[in-house]
Amino acid sequence: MLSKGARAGFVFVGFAIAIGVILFAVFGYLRSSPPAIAATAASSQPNTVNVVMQVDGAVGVGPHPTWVGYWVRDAQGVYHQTTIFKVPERTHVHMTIYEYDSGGPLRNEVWGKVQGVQGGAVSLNGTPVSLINSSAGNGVAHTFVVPQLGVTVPLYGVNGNAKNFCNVGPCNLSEAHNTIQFTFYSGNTTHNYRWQCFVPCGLGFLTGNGGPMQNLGYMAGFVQVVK
Ligand SMILES: [Cu+2]
Repeated sequence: MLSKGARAGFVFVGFAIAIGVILFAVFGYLRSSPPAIAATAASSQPNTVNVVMQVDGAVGVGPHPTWVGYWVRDAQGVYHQTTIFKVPERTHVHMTIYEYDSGGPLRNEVWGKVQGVQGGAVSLNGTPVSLINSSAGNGVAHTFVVPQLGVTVPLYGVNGNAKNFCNVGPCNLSEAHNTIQFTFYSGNTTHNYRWQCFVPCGLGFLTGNGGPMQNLGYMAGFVQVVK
């Protein structure tokens, strides 16, 4: 038989271990973040990197597979479900966004204006566009906005009734999509620039601004400008 003191000691050690495990899990959760994907150096243009992303009506994986959000492609062509990417400073960042979600009218038409990109226009499926009238056609699905860099890009939606509409990501190029391409400058300093969507697209959340709108990996992310 163990003495009372020894038994109490075992109980105490047991509690201490349990609390340790719980704290480890809680802080591990708080530390967790979607991965940061490094941009790919452009082979044809000097001082330029490529970033390829897709935005899906439902990301299809992770803790919130039904949430709207992004995937970012790495240098090997593998998509990662995240909204964080790394680019070098003093570099032209050539973006390609494959947009697979349906759209609608913007609550504020100002967000339909392209701003802060080279040439003042994006390429939408090969056609230069500097303003999208979101009350026409498929409307705007999301906006890619980096406020501190002055970049605003409305992403034209796809037809939600398209036969090959992609309901769950990751989507592929045989499914209905728009291809939006543009270039912005990363600036002269290292910095973590927040970017986000300004369309309240958090379906099922209060005023559409909860859920995916408030979480990294979905409708908010970072452009990490590094050395
Ligand atoms: Cu959005």
